[in-house]
Amino acid sequence: MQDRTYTADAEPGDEVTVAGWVHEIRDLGGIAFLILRDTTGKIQIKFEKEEMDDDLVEAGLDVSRESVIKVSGGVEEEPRAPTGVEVTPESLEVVAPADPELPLDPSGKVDADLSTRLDNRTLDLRKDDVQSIFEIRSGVLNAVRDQFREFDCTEINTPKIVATGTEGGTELFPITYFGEEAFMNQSPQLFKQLIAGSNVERVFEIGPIFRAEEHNTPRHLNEATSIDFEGAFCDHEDAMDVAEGIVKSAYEAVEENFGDELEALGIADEFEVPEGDFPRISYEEAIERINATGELDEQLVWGDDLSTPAEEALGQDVGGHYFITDWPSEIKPFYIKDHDDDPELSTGFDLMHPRMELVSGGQREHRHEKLIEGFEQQGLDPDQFEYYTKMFKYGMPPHAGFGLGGERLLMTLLELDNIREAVLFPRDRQRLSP
Ligand code: ATP
Ligand code: AMO
Repeated sequence: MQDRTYTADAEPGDEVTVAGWVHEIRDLGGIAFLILRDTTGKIQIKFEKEEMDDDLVEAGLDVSRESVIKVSGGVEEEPRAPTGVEVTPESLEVVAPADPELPLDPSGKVDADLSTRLDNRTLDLRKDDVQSIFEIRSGVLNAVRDQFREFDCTEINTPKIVATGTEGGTELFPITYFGEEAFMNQSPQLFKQLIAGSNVERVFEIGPIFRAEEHNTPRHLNEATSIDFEGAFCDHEDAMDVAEGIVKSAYEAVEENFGDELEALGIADEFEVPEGDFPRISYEEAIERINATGELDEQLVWGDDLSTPAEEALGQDVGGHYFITDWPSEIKPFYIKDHDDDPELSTGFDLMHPRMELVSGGQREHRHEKLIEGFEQQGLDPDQFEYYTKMFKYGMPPHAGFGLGGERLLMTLLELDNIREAVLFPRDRQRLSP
């Protein structure tokens, strides 16, 4: 297809060959129009029945919607055409016909439910708004990578098949690895720490995490994309600065480069880059504020995790992104360091969007003996983690980091109702293919 011209590049006066999908055919009697769509946009192909070869007219008007065709002809200016130009065809080839019975309508005129859309993702992605989500996803990941590089980070890739879990035993997917029990990794947590403890010092990873979440919710996936940071000689405040910078860089990139896509998604008018510093609210203040909203049936007490309604009540109260800091040590994982002056309080933090949690992070326990104690307190066998703990005996600097849910970032940024909309082929309780 070397000689093919993108529809967006077809200029009046050009002789072009355009190729793409049949979006729509409008037959007005003496004249008919076929709208051809490719990745850059759409173009009108005009059929004047009296003046054109019958076979050509028939080929153009009998072709079913969503068939792939290739059309050669001259481009002319035509103010009434959707893009201001049209092609008068000299030849038309049906490259790949489409079954006239389509499982969903890519023109978007007929709504399809999410499950039908996900079962037919190729057709679904032919819609402008759906394509826009994934163009933005790609742009956000680029922006995030650039911002991490500005923060002097090195991109790493860590194994996804592992011997131990870190984020709670019940959420693990077990697999068999040459006859031995292994798991799909829930988080690059231990590996990123092991690298931050080397001379590399500051690292990031964008990769899949696997969680055997029991329930179907609009904000949990069984395979998600985690955006992870870990930095040596960082404390939790530094990690919060990095998390805030990364989230803002995503919004800025979308504002700068994706105006058309925001338009296609119908959110261009309300889209805003978050302004000012994200407030840092202690856990203690958070539960007081949640209780004061009167939204919960039962008052929260110190030590409670925040339920979804609690997070929503606080999100409404704050009205923008914010951090929750100084969580009770007992509800944070073993690798999170406690405050030196108060062992009941951890350095763990969450970064919240008013709709949901986006990030968890904290300063890490880097002292070998304390780390072993933390395993024991959480009922974990430190011997199983020896591959990790032993490196804390050879000069492990203080370090901190976080994990940001990539799909949650997109979902909140683009106001998507369901996290599955931010993934091409989501994995959930019901969905293992496509
Ligand atoms: P993480 O599990 O990584 O901490 P999260 O967003 O799932 O991130 P949690 O603190 O686990 O945050 O959960 C927040 C609240 O969300 C929980 O108190 C619970 O009410 C709800 N929740 C979490 N996981 C599920 C789930 N799988 N199904 C239904 N509700 C859930
Ligand atoms: P946590 O378990 O909180 O922390 O995960 C970090 C972030 O990842 C996202 N996330 C998910 N997104 C969609 N579906 C899921 N099932 C899912 N699970 C998690 C959320 C969450 O805030 N090791 C720590 C991070 C750290 O301390 O560096 C961790 O994994 O946005």
